[in-house]
Amino acid sequence: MRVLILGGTTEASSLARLLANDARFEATLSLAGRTAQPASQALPTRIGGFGGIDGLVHYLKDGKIDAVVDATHPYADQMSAHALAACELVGIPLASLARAPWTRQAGDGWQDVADTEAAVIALGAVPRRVFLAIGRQELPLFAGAPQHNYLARVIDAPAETQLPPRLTLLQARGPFDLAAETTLLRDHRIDVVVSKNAGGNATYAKIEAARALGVPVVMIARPHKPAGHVVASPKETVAWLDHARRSLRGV
Ligand code: 3Y8
Ligand code: NAP
Repeated sequence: MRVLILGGTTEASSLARLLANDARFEATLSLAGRTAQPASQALPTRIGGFGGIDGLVHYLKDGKIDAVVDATHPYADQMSAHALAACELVGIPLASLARAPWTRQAGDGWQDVADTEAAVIALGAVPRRVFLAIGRQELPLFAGAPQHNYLARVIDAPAETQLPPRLTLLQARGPFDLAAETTLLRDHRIDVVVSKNAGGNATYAKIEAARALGVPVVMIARPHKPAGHVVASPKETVAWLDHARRSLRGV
């Protein structure tokens, strides 16, 4: 049974390891090509966009794909919308690996905002020392609030020119741990963190460190992420795939 995994997350990588030695499935992992040196994966990997919904439909038909697993990040909402549309058009099943959001704990100083534009405004007028832990793609938005001192964590250095004037780039790839995150916030005298509600453990340490240090967090709400059949873990995904395989074979 031929399977396409839309990846780019911890869950996608662990699902890839589960399927790599499973003779029932011939799986391919797909990345968008957002990073210059993506980590090697346990499955054959294709890199780059498909070219919209039509491009994905052609890929699924040409590749005779029998099922798709959307294991993309909670903020990768466009990929999920395209996957749902394309699988319906082609008539193949779609499983969506959903990751539960973080919930506010006692002591969390979160300010919830709708999107990154609202996060810029939420920082306020008075200059602050801001830790931007939201990657590279939306950094240019913070040029609209040049009064702050920014520490931005990215994977690859941004090429964009219109970046905020007082910006220090930290190139690092998750997952991150509590001790290092606490040291980072202290050493840079961070007084506010901007974060996505990614969920999972890979980047939760910054939230725990902020809580321990009494540093507020501007938390960007998740976008609506379309889904097919929702599964909660890589293991559950394999069970779903086996069920799809059986119905494909009429057993
Ligand atoms: C290209 C693949 C694995 C997957 C690892 C997860 C965990 C570590 C934590 C912070 C937050 C952030 C960012 C982050 C994390 C995992 C996971 C995750 C957050 C890689 C990867 C790709 C990407 C794309 C990248 C984005 C950026 C977002 C950095 C590989 C490493 C901020 C999301 O520099 C850039 O352009 C980065 C772009 C999209 C968000 C953005 O808007 O900038 N992820 N991240 C995937 C592709 O091409 O399809 O390079 O190996 C994967 C991982 N990043 O295999 O173990 O599962 O979430 N990724 C966020 O959560 O806020 C860092 O710094 O605290
Ligand atoms: P997005 O906004 O939902 O998608 C934008 C376009 O990128 C899609 O329409 C598609 O291009 C392409 N694309 C996205 N994911 C792809 C994949 N896995 N394989 C092939 N093409 C893909 O996506 P994004 O938020 O930029 O995320 C890009 C990648 O980074 C995804 O793999 C995601 O899991 C990973 N990631 C994102 C975040 C984040 O904060 N957004 C965090 C961690 C990891 P076409 O229209 O040309 O097909």
